[in-house]
Amino acid sequence: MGLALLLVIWIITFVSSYFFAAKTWWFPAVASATGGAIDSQFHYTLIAMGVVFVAAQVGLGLFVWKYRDRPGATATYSHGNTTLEVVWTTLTALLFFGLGIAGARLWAQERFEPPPSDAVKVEVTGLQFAWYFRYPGKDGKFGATKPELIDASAGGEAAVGLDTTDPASKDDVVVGTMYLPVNRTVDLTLRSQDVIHSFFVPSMRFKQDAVPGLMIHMHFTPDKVGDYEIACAELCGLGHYKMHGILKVVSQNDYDAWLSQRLAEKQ
Ligand SMILES: [Cu+2]
Repeated sequence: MGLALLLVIWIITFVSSYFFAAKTWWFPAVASATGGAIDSQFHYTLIAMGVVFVAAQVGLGLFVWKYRDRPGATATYSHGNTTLEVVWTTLTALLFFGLGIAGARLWAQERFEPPPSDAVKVEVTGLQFAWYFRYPGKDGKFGATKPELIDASAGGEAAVGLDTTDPASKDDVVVGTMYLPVNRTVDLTLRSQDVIHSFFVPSMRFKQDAVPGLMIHMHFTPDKVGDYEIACAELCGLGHYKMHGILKVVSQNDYDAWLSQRLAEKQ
């Protein structure tokens, strides 16, 4: 029985470690400026935690085998080993804080450091169960929105509750597909109308919750032209699974043409 348990523990350990080591299920290719650094942080974390995981499970299997039930065996009680406890608590703390400190700069960069002044402003609104993207238009200013004007079933401007009487909202563009020019930082404002959603763009290595009542500012820089998937990464209701969008990263010229066309359609 002890031997069978040892084998089961070791097989589960090595099979599950294999999928991480071989990166069988990994993120899609990186398409943002900070994505590479986030991947290497993942990489170091996985190696450190992988070593700890395998060592702990190998030890568990060995002890299950060593202390298996044998005829005539009696149990002995121990109060533990203080030195060992201090050592593993210290090592765990060092690992925990070390990984936190190593990733802190990267984490803060997208949140606390202001985006460059030429960043593209986009407001992202999550609601059950869609994403809407608002561009401020030529004036660079978002018009007012009012909760009483929100009509989610009408979609578009009405879905975000745009106050069309505000002069600043005249040139606001609200769309269901996100467009961004390549190699320009996007200055995001994240909002939610109902419950907590999470704006997740795996190719950009970008994920941030959208919380009702908060305007969350973050930024990232896409650096490859292409179509990328946007998902909601927070279970937000029955339609959570279909809360999906597309991010189209295009050249600056294509972006300008797209935006002027949207503005022309508004006239
Ligand atoms: Cu959602």
